[in-house]
Amino acid sequence: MPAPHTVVVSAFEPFGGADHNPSQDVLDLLTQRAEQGELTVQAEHDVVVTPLTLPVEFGRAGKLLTEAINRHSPALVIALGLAAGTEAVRLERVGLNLRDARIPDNAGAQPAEAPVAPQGPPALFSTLRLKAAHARIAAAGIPVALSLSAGSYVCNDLLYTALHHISTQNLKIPAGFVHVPDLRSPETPVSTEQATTALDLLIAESLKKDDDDATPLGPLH
Ligand code: PCA
Repeated sequence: MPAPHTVVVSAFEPFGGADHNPSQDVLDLLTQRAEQGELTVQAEHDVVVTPLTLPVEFGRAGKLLTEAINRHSPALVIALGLAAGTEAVRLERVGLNLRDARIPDNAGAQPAEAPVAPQGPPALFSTLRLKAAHARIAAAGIPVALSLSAGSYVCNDLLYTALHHISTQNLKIPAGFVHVPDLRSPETPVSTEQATTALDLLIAESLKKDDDDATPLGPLH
């Protein structure tokens, strides 16, 4: 029997004075579904989800995720975070080499106009099959969007750091980031179950070896 694929999925701790982070709810439900063999991809492959909860701290979150990548040599890495005030699951396409924090992180750091990696390129692209996943998530009736920026706070820091580590180490591991809305808010048109299904479909698509779909989906403004 072939060894199971390991998929590292991370969530973030609460930040900015909140007492929970809905990315953790999605990670918990995804881990539970994976343990019960309910993920879409598990119909074809043996997949183990390795969950990781990261501190909302510049530098440290990325360090912990890259250590997990080195430890597990996963087939896939997906990081999750909260984007409050949004109304769709956001598949992030780009990590910027920029730290510019409107609020301090959980360790009190508030970098402005600073790079994530001084020698790194200005931006790195997610290597997940985002357009293929977008089509499947939308077809499942779940609000989803392709997003051109994960911001310049700790989520972006984590995305850029993971992509930079994977490219400089020449690892062939698809990796990317998903922002979820405030799923516990009654105004949010996405439930935790739906966001978890979106992640399930993103995993199924991103474990395929094919190139991503070339459907034109870029925003006009
Ligand atoms: N969201 C923040 C950091 C942690 C989180 O869940 C962000 O979007 O940068």
